[in-house]
Amino acid sequence: MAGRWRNDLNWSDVTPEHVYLNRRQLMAGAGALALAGAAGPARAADDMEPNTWEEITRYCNFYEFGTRKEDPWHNAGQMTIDPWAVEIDGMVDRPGTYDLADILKGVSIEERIYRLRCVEAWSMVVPWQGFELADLLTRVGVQPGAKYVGFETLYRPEEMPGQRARILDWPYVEGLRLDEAMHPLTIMATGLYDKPLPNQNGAPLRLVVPWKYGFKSIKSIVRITLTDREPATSWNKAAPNEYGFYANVNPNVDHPRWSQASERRIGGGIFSPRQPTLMFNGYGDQVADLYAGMDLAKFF
Ligand SMILES: Nc1nc2c(c(=O)[nH]1)N[C@H]1C(S)=C(S)[C@@H](COP(=O)(O)O)O[C@H]1N2
Ligand SMILES: [Mo]
Repeated sequence: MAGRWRNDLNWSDVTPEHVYLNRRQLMAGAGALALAGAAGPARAADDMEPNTWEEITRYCNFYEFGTRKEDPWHNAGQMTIDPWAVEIDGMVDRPGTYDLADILKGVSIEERIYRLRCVEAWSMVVPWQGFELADLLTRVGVQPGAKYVGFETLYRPEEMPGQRARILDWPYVEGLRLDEAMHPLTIMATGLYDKPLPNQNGAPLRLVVPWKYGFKSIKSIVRITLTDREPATSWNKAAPNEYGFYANVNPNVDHPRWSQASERRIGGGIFSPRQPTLMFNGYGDQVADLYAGMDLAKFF
């Protein structure tokens, strides 16, 4: 698998060695935190250089734990992720409630370094570990009439303080067209930086669709439904004129309240220039075919 896709370089390959070593030390324990921080200035040079562990795990969107970027880092520890099961239902040959351990037995975990572009116009580069969603869908057997895949996040207000407020219509739901879900760039992430996925990043299992705005990459998934109808999606329900079903990263289609032409890379510092946003977040050579002939301003 490794090397099949342009962006699945092993993160040690795209990281200057001294930064890599410092990150290794960071993973070895809290004592190395200061060292890892010192590696910061080496960053800006490479567009695909991963953000630090601290940036990725402390600057999050996970409204189930609050709306401030640091809320998930502070609050998501309350979420019980073991045991964990995923209900797979709808138009599948083998519907059922699958234990996470059983799901993981049948897949190969690999590393994917992906840009993550939030609809709020900031971005990161994240070294995920995970498996192709297509592998799981193939295993459960997608029936011929299925055209879409719906996803649902855990609903457990006693552990998710944000769900005790009406920030969104809970549980968080998302969806993809079946061909998008089967695309080899679409993964279910289980880890980052070779460590289990932190709760605030969507443990133990979250979707990652790198050519779409970050809100499509739904966290802490407990249900996957194959269907012949376009599934409802949380942000579309909340503000249909601002967030469409497709949500492909597109610098030419602005959000009604801000430009999508450029983005701020997290960790770049306040004086670092904004960088241009790339069509399909830079994955166009691999995904543009999926939308041939579609008006991307209409299907935003
Ligand atoms: N269940 C759920 N999934 C979610 C969100 C959320 O609030 N709840 N936020 C989304 C948004 S807006 C983004 S940008 C990404 C952020 O992922 P990260 O915090 O791991 O970087 O998660 C997405 N998945
Ligand atoms: Mo986002």
